[in-house]
Amino acid sequence: MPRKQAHVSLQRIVGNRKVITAKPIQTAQERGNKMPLAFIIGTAGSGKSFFTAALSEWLKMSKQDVAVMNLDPGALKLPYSPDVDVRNYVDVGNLMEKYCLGPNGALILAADLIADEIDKLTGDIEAVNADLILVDTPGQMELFAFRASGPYIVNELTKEPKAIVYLFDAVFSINPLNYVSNMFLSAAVYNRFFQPQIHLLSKCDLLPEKEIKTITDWTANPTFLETSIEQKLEGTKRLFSRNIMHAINQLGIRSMLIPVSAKTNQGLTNFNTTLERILTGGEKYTY
Ligand SMILES: Nc1nc2c(ncn2[C@@H]2O[C@H](COP(=O)(O)OP(=O)(O)OP(=O)(O)O)[C@@H](O)[C@H]2O)c(=O)[nH]1
Ligand SMILES: [Mg+2]
Repeated sequence: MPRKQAHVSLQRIVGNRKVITAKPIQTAQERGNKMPLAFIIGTAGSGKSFFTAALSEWLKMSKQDVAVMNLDPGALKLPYSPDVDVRNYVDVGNLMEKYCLGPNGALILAADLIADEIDKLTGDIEAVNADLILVDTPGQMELFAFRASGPYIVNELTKEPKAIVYLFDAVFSINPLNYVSNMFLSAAVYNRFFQPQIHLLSKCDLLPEKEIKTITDWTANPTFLETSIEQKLEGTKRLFSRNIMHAINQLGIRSMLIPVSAKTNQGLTNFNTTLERILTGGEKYTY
């Protein structure tokens, strides 16, 4: 069955008669817009797959024509059914058997082999013909972000507008040392892809409101973060964290953290407004 319904029944009043006409749905592409991609990136277990699932369901409820792509060749079970799936081309289990590799060796090989399948994956995305593609990336972020294949895949996977969505795990981030380490990682991801990047505080339902505010205050005002570093860290950890924080702030790549939850859908409206601004200039994906 085609993913996109070709026609919608419209009721119109002509004179004093109600007539039903069939009119094509106007997709973003038909209006001359693009088919943008949002790559969901974060450390292992930061909530990438559940966030992808929650966001796609939420967008579908607002009648947005969104498709989901799984780019994790090692995923065993996903909380969504992918419209495009890298596992159709690269299978970690097969690689382990064929090359006598352990799971990590096979994942590294798989990460590089995905680059060879770029034309097929692009073809699959074009066949899906959605107005937005959410791309769930591999569990181990370093395999995607820090090998040559990752930026190649992001650049070559269609020529449409793209954004990176970087997840900070809320529970992990409440410690200023972890938070600064995550800032550092997100800056390293930006340095790899050079695409517009949005920062999210994932699983925010797991922290009390007060702690969420503490973390978002750190992004809004570096002085708050510096105070927490001074209060909670000591010695070399304090020195390193403060210097990393200053270095990242100097680069000017700091961006507001948007708290989100895949369990309660908190923050999705706020996040989507930012994503739309980047990908479509503030328009909806599907009208
Ligand atoms: N409470 C809560 N739990 C979440 C949320 N998002 C994800 N989780 C849980 O966090 C765990 C990891 O979530 P995933 O979405 O699989 O994380 P991931 O980054 O895709 O993980 P890998 O691909 O294995 O690196 C799962 O047990 C989820 O149930 C959330 O918003 N709230
Ligand atoms: Mg995942």
